[in-house]
Amino acid sequence: MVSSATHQSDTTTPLNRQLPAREYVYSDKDQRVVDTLRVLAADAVEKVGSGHPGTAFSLSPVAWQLFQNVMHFDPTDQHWEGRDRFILSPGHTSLTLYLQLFAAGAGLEMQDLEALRTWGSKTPGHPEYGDTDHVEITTGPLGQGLASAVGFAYNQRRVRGLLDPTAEAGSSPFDHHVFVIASDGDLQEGVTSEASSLAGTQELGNLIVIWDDNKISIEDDTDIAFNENVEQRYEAYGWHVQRIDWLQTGNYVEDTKALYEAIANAKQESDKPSLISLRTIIGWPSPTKQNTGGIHGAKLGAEELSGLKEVLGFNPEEHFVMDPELLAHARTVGERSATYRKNWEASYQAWRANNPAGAKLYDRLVAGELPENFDDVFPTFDSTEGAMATRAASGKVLNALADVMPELWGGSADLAGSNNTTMAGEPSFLPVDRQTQEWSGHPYGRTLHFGIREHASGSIINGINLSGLTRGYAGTFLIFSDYMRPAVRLAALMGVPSIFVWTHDSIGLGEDGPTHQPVEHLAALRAIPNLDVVRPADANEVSIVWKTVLSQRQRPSGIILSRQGLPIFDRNQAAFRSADGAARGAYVLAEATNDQGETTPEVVLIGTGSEVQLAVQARETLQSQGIPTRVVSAPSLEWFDAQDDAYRTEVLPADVLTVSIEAGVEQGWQKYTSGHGHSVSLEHYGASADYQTLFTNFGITAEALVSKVQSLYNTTKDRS
Ligand SMILES: Cc1ncc(C[n+]2csc(CCOP(=O)(O)OP(=O)(O)O)c2C)c(N)n1
Ligand SMILES: [Mg+2]
Repeated sequence: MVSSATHQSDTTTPLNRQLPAREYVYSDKDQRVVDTLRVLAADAVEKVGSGHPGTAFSLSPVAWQLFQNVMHFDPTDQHWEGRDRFILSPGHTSLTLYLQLFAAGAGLEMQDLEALRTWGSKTPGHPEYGDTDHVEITTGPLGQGLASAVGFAYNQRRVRGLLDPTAEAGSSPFDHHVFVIASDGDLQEGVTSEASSLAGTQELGNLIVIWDDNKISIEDDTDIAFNENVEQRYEAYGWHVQRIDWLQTGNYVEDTKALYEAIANAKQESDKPSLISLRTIIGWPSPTKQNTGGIHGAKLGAEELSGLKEVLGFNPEEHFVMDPELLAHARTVGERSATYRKNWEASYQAWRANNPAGAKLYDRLVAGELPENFDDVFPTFDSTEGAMATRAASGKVLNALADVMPELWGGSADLAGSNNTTMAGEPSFLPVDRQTQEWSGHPYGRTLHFGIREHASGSIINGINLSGLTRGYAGTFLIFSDYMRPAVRLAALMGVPSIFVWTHDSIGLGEDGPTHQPVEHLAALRAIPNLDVVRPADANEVSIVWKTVLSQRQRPSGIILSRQGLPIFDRNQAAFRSADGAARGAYVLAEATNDQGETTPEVVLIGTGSEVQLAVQARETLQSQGIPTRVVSAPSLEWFDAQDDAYRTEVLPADVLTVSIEAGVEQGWQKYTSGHGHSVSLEHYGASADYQTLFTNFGITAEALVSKVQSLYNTTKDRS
């Protein structure tokens, strides 16, 4: 597993992570374990009555090689920083992973296999991040796993650059590989084309993908929809491509040695990501259902199950049985892992001793702590600075964070100048030979360029944030959050702290017209559970919301920013409050006043982003008409919902007429206003014109808000 040279100061050997964890082994016992796992897959699906047996049969020897011989993996510690990462992109074949974790003694036992796909089990239908130890990422929506794997590979390189940049390839405790099993569906989904293209551009030598080329999906033979030469496509992306055909001899021969050797070659290839295309037969050796769409996603049925067991030499009468000797054999992987883990620890301790500053940073990042002077770096903005687009303020915040938060990095899908996502002077994350006149590059650089690939940008950012130690963000226009939505949803489902920077947040972007003007997007994003949708109203709120977003690691956030300049509120004015309240999601920006000073509001106006200024103007008018009016700025309804009852009713008293204003659909606002129709909103698409005209013509104005309030106020008064 490692070279025989001895380390000067101790008896361990230097790390060589360019080699597999172990020499190739595939004994008769190994074969018997692999066959037992196939039978257990069939038993598990049969018992629950649903699931995906076929691919778990055919991938059993593939996953066995990875877990037993190839990967540096510690069954006792899913958080070990030195581990290789494994991503099962076709989540439907979750058994492929569960069976290896069971075999290795990595937290799953026979009863967990028996509980497949049932309430509260550690073996849900698709691998769920957080439900099962050693599951690095939730997979199921095809394509996401492979696309996010590219982010995992990005992150490995960035972390190495932060902590151990000069170590020789493979010798650093922060060197590891990202292994992926991908299926036909994964390679059909567009997001993997986007991400794979980027992986080629980035020359990610730490990424190894095994494509299960079984030519079968649910509708059976993939010829009906999948005919390009995938190997050539990946070569064109700049990948190192190897082909293994287990049908080469005319018979089906599971040549695991050829597979192992291909993986070993891929590990040696440090300048390119690797694709190993592996021709398999789905469901092999099921007697009548192998090589059919029928074995992809349904139980075998009693007869076929018996047939499978007979073919493999198992007793058809027995279910969920594994010879204890075989299980003990499989679990010897624990001893091997202890050996290479010890070796890694020695290398890691040597690194710590030589890099006290790096060790301090590492400890902070592992603990998930913020830097010491974090609170001090956020800029404040003076109202005399005039109008400032919130996207511009966001750019200033990012630049202020650059030095203190080296773990923060990100970029844009070709809209960096518009999204203000670049930290000035930070090199691009790029092989040096790909740098351009505009962008200086370094493999350990910080500025990400996704090209026009919003979907992959979301998946990659998820991979970065899951992989550990760093925090990644990705920018585009809010309208194109639609193109990222599958990744955003998964981030929310997993509780991954990805940050999405979405600028050009409404009709306020103006002349580009309705194709570029979000109308339903805020409501649609707010509909995603566990996603924080954050739309600050002025530059000072931008500072506060970035601070709040970076202070938690439990959820993704979308920071939604204006293209157009917005006034910076003068918070020294009487009855105005500090922007600190933005951290609570909604707060009183301007209290109701009368001649005596602050008073109890008779009307509350609540808004977000660029519309808060309209509420502030409307308040002036209403108050001049004798209606004491409070303005609540609500950058994040999710954060507000998380406040206690007392705070929420203090900000939005139940018995006070409450009207919202937002340049988007009303949907969702009824929860905060006095009811349906108590909103100034936009229920149709925008148009191409300057933004002032659009706001005026579509009635998103202070005047519209005033007249809505007047009519509602009078009705309420009449009734009382
Ligand atoms: C984005 C997405 N679309 C559709 C599905 C539903 N689905 C699950 S598996 C599958 C077919 C998978 O075929 P393949 O990837 O070849 O896997 P195999 O049958 O070879 O295991 C489909 C369409 C899904 N999980 N994700
Ligand atoms: Mg397939």
